[in-house]
Amino acid sequence: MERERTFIMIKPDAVQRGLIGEIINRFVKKGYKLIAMKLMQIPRSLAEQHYAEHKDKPFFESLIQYITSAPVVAMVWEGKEIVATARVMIGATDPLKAAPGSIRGTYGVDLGRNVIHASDSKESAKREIELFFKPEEILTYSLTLENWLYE
Ligand code: D4T
Repeated sequence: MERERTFIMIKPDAVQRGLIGEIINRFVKKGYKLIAMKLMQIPRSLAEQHYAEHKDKPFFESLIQYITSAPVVAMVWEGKEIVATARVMIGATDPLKAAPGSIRGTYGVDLGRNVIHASDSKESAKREIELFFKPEEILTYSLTLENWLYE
């Protein structure tokens, strides 16, 4: 059974707009398994680490302000080829360019309020999961319906 993991975060705008349930539902219905989750307000130091690759970009300060401005839902999800598939499910970074039906394509209009984050590679997923969760916060359990999700 495929055990790939990714880090997904429901951003402050989506939490404020009441989209937590709808977003989680999409990943559950797809067939992915939630293995860690916390509602948290990200401290500035963690936000800076998470977005370290953007620290010299002109939008860095506004990005940090936005992501630390209110609570987010940080999660780890598991399933077959989830890293690449979650990126397709969330859609392009700019919600106006995101495919209709994708999460950003459905729920967003502005690059600086783009609803959700998902790791962009297996290496990023590992780094981001370690940044947000202690090993003991990530659960191992089986779902009784796994035989109906995987051949
Ligand atoms: P995240 O990391 O938030 O899931 O977004 P992406 O992986 O899809 O896109 P990214 O790393 O290139 O951008 C991170 C974050 O910065 C915001 N942003 C980006 C912005 O405000 N202005 C910009 O010009 C760009 C490129 C949006 C997402």
